[in-house]
Amino acid sequence: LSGTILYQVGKQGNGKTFRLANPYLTEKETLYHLGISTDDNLQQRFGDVKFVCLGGKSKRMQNFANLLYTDLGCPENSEYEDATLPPGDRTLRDLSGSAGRYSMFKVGPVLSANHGIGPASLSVVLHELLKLIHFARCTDVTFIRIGTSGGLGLDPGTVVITDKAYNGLLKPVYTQVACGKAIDYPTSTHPEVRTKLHECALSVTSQSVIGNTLSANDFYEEQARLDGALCSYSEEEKNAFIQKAHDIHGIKNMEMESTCFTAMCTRAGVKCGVICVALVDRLVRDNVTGVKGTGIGCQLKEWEMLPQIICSKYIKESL
Ligand code: R2B
Ligand code: URA
Repeated sequence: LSGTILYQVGKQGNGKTFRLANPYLTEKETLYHLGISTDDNLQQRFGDVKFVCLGGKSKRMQNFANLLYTDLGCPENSEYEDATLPPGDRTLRDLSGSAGRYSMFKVGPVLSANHGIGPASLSVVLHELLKLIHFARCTDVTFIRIGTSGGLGLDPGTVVITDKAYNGLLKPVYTQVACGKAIDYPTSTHPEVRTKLHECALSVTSQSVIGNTLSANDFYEEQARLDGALCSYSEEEKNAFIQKAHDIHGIKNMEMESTCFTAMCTRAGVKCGVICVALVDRLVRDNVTGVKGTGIGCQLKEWEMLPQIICSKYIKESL
């Protein structure tokens, strides 16, 4: 699977209008999975967007949008279900609900959308979100993934800010197959974004680290779990792999999207950061259970809130 390293890194920022380099893009496009098209006043509705936040679940991203709405003081430039209602009675509209694949909310200068599980689902929505900010002629946009993960040698509830993302072969690249060829793209987060995310994280919890992230194509075998339906390795092989990832490559957590996310953002020329909470210590167990005796569902929900609270703080401080 080792492709040629061959890539172009987009350069944007400093107030310049965001432009995608794809010469085949036309003026009229349908963002099919977002349920939006270039006929929908994109520049007027989305031209002020500065942050695009993504996470796996649609409910979580709706919750994050509501949290932001409060934290940013109910910004008027949000998209509502019914904008004619008094401000206190308004609810945020799911702008992509009609397409049935993803949810997307606009709160002030922030888009909050879900990406589903894994690079296949993420890449589809990321292509369309990048096209959306291109057609809306946005400036200086940062993309942030807020997610969950399995930690390596970390207490559950610890927040991990990604430095570099590694694939399942322990290489810091995302391999994109196109026209029968494999191309490896780099997978770093933006240094300023990760440093500032970490500062915000430390102001919310003492349990936060910056480290590398293993981004696998599945939850079970590629993350070396023994509890999938199928398993092709021994417990010793599993332990050796996880220990090697941790000791040699500085991997602090495992999830499923950060290689694709960082590689696509870097190619397009937008700053990006990844902040994930660890739900389980993979040096101890495979199963995501919460800590016994404290109400599993509640505790997982509490941990899932941490990246949202930290990201909201980051955005508020950046505006
Ligand atoms: C973390 O959690 C999901 C799998 O449960 C996946 O989207 C990820 O990266
Ligand atoms: N998400 C993952 O991909 N892995 C975990 O261990 C937990 C959440």
